[in-house]
Amino acid sequence: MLGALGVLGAVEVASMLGVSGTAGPAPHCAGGPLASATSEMVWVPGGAFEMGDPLEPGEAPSRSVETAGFWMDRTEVTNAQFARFVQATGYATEAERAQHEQASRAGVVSVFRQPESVLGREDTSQWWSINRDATWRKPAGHGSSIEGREAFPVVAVTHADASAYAQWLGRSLPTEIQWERAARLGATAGNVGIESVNRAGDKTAANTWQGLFPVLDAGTDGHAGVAPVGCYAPNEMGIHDLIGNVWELTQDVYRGSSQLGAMIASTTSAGAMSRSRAGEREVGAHVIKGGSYLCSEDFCARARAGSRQPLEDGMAAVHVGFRTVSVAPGQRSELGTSKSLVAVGQ
Ligand SMILES: [Ca+2]
Repeated sequence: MLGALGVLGAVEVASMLGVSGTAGPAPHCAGGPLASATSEMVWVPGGAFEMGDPLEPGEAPSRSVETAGFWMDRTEVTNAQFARFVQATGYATEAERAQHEQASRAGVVSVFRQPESVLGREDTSQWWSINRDATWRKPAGHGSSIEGREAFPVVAVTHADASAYAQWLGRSLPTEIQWERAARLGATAGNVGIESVNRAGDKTAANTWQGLFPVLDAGTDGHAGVAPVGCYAPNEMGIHDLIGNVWELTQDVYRGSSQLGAMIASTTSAGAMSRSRAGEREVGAHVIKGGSYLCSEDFCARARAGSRQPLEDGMAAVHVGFRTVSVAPGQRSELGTSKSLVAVGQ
């Protein structure tokens, strides 16, 4: 659509859409994010469900899968949580280690910069760029900071970084099946159409993009850009922001559009955490799920439970974070108490 229109700027788009400026804090987040909930995990019961969407290559066809129950973080991992991990372990992220290796491909961070205007939308370099100065401490590169953003999801971390955090807590990243089970079970706004829900004025569904991407982030859902965790209503499981805000890393290697069939054939009710992938070709990327604050109805449309994309190993991005899972309660808690585990919706 935009290609036919040629050059468009934010002012023209705002006029077309009848919106102006950026929105203030979402009313339901006015009291602050769920700081006490960021260390909590909730129980996601096992069972069979329909996985996949018929909307994009690689997401179809919908198939019946099954998983055992598991614990999942109530929110995306925050900057404050990741900082505690770094403080306790001295861990340096791949991007931080790459600061001194300019030729390194690992650890580079993709940074989004909202352009004032674009010439069509074929060339994504108009809004995406590789920033070798960006790290989780300064996600937009030189001059940026996470000061005052302790409750925001940590971003600009790679699959290895996220896995190291999870391992520190005795946990793991979710498998794709686990992640989609949690997203589909107890979804508040259905499995598709989150953008439509937001556009219709429901500010509680998910943090996505309203306005014409990439020139106008109207923020009518309460946030222009990324939001602190827990600002949007939880699903019936009590889990926030599975859809939207930031894409979330999984432990599953991405194998292309034919992956779903192989995944389903190898899955059993007890095997979701340990299924064998012997003989399958690895392409050096992992599956990310759920879309982000950059997902607009007219361009991305990936703010859905069934959406999936690859994130190349060693790569990080400002719109990709993660959360952790565990198959058993009582594992190490960052707060040193098993009370951080809360069963909801069994
Ligand atoms: Ca938004």
